[in-house]
Amino acid sequence: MRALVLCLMLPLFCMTAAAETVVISVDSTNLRFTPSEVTITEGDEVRFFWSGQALPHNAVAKDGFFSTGDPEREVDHTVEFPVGTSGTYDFVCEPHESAGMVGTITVEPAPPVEEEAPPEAPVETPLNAGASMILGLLLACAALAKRES
Ligand SMILES: [Cu+2]
Repeated sequence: MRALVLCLMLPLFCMTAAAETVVISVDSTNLRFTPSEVTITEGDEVRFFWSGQALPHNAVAKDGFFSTGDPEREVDHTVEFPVGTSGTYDFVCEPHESAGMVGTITVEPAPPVEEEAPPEAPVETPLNAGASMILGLLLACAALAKRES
């Protein structure tokens, strides 16, 4: 019974690949993102989050895709990566880039959404029906012939 329920639920899980949120913060050295390298999938989000920092930080994509704004000691900024944004995003903390406060977000393409085609009813044309009937008769004849020989 449990197996049956799992089988019925499996397609639901496949269809709703939940978007994930990855948090990037600042580590205890005050000069590094943590984690500094993340890999996500299209549809996911990256949340830049820190508070009570000794130094003000920001996170700015080198290609301009996102920016948390001016360097702040408190930042809570979520960046969405919708379908079509796959690629590599290098970002820096502007005041501390030269100190090595940099990071990379790799966005992998979302898996293709499988659309379920409506089940096709087997089309039995008169020709097919006739052909299979003839084939059946031939097989029956062959079987009879074999038995008699
Ligand atoms: Cu910084």
